[in-house]
Amino acid sequence: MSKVTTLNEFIMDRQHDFAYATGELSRLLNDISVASKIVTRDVRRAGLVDAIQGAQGGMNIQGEAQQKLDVIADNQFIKMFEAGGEVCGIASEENDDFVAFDSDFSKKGKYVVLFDPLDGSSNIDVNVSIGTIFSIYRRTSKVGESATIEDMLQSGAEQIAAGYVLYGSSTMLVYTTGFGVNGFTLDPSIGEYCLSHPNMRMPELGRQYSMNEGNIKVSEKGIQDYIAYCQETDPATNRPYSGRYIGSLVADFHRSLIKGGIYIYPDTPSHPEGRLRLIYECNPLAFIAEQAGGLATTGRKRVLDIKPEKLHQRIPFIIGSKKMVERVVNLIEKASTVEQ
Ligand code: AHM
Ligand code: MG
Repeated sequence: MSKVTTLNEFIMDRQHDFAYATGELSRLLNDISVASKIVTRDVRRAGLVDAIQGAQGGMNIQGEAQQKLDVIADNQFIKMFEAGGEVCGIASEENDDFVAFDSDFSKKGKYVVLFDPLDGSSNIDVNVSIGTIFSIYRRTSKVGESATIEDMLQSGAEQIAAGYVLYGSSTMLVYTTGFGVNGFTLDPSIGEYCLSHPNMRMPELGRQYSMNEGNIKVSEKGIQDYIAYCQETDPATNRPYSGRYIGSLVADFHRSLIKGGIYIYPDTPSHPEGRLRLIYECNPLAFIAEQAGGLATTGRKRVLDIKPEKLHQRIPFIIGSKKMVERVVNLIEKASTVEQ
């Protein structure tokens, strides 16, 4: 019988991969895994506990109804980061502003974490998969001082680690530190994440596309042309492709990562800058996609090259298998040239 590798063992074994490794990043990844196990427990009980499920009554900064579990997950991760000592500050999709931890202990932390505690939370009530997405940067401000907004607004290319937790039929944690992507499945019987998907590679071409097609008529021409391409019949290229849209980014992305595919959320009249948030959702998944051989773009620019201007910035987002993303980008370019 082959030996099971737990996430902890794996993180420790890989510690030498990090520049200036002193164990802090390893401890931080471990903190994330512990917090995600607590959130897993809460997510699994959500249908049972009326007090947990349902709208909190508040609105987040983007005017969306906050679900109770969003708030619970947010608090859980923040508590863990504040207590750990590796992190000097955080920014979260659920909070209007970033939080600089004020104890001397935390001010010595070298890292900041940007995260979406519970993505796809409008799906909680209907029992569909949801996820946590996180992104880790080295601070640019001085160790010992308070974290600054500049620490939070680094371009995605500066990430030193990123990952997501998918609360699906099983809980999975997938992460990268820039040396490939590895996936771990939580074994509830022993409470450990076990290496189940080593060295994940995204197939160069898939045959599933993922988009809220309710938006197709209000999308730009290049996107319309690509969806039309996906729907055309051509046995030689295995088309038509299948449409698959869960409406939970982590779950839709996870499927593309494993099977090959593409996820598209363009700008629309109701979301003129795009729907998804650059620093909490797009950057971490873009880092993972590229590490697995895929691509992530706005349609005009590589996501990881964008310098964020504000915390809750949104962008049009296209992510997935290399050849599929390249095709959309070409069609967008072509449509824009014709328009000029
Ligand atoms: P959230 O962070 O408020 O949950 O919003 C992000 C979610 C993504 O998970 C999902 O892909 C998208 O919003 C769905 O949007 P829509 O309902 O417009 O298709
Ligand atoms: Mg989200």
